[in-house]
Amino acid sequence: VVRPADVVEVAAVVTACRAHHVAIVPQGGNTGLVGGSVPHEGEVVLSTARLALVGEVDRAGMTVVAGAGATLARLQAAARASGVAFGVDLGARDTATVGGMVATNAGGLNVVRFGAMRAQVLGIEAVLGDGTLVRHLAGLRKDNTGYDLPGLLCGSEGTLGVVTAATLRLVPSYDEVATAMIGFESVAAAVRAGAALVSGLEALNAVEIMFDDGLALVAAHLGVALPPASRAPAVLLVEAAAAEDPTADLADAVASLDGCVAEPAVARSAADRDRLWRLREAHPEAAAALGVVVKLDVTVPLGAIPDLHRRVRAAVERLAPAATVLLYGHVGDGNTHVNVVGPGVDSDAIEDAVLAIVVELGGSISAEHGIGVAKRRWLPRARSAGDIAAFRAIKRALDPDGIMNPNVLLP
Ligand code: S2G
Ligand code: ZN
Repeated sequence: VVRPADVVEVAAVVTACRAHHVAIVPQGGNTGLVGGSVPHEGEVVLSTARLALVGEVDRAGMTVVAGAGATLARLQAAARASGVAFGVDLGARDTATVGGMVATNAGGLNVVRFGAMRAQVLGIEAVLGDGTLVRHLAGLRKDNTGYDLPGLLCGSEGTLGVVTAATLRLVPSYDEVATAMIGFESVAAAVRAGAALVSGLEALNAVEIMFDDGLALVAAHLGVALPPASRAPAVLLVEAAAAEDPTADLADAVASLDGCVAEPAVARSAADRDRLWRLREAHPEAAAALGVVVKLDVTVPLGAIPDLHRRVRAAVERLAPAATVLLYGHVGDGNTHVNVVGPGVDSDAIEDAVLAIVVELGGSISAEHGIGVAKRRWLPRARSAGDIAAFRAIKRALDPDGIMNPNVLLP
């Protein structure tokens, strides 16, 4: 493991590794979910932990420069201290770092309002696989000067270079928040309601879907009771945020939804809100408490979500009848997380079955977690031969010796 103190040392490490034909795995918080930051065969782990500076918030320009090693929580605190916010939030916020979130184009809970990381990155500094330093951190909203390096390096998963800093867009803090948990008679009703909220509720910050079996597992795992609203086949957790209290707007939007089966649970306090979010954010850890989890992170067209869920549950029933399947996720983006855990689970068989269904439904084999090592063999089913040829041409150009994360992304 090498722990460079600044971008000059990062460049020196890359140059040395290139000279000795040693591969590099860049690593921030190591919270990735597809093995993208895990060394496999003697690679050097390049830790960005010391590149953790968060610069002054530019309140007028609504931007801030953050080092790759800064955690999301520290970035959020710096934004909050200046009365603004950062648009991407996810459960791993205390450990996940800016560099890794840029490299994986992380999504999380607020994509439905602010987009994923690529929509937040205005400028980037990185050391490419050949030791070249690219630095363009101006962060101007309008800057049409050549190839979009931030957009290219965002989502490159450490395979083109090491992201060392980024200029990030900030958003208004929308301090007035209203949160509700709503139960629905079916997946289809919940998905329709999610789509109605996305198109109808301007202050919508997040809309997550969960199910009765998953919530029961989470409640048992946490040792907490479930609100009555969650005792329904399908449940939405909805949050609106605005400068003025959005409770009335949320209540109006919810009142017009079809297929509700119980009185929504509306958070009356920050503690209530945290309790509702804990039920959602604890899904991965509740699954992990049962054993090694096969994780899939997929998108399908909204109308195909009920079909996806039905077919995934049937496939798991067929392949591993004693296993537990947890479905949950960012329904506003059409994104379902599939966690399968328990006896008889063969990860390749489960993955092949689920991703075949996703491809058949015209979906994406990775909504937000990226390809990493775990989904690499599936890339040719997800992208055309021409796309992959272009990926390889870019890889050859920016990492000519193939030392950057060689086990990741490209088959
Ligand atoms: C989520 C991250 C956690 C996981 O909960 O939204 O993207 O392990 C996931 O799947
Ligand atoms: Zn997610």
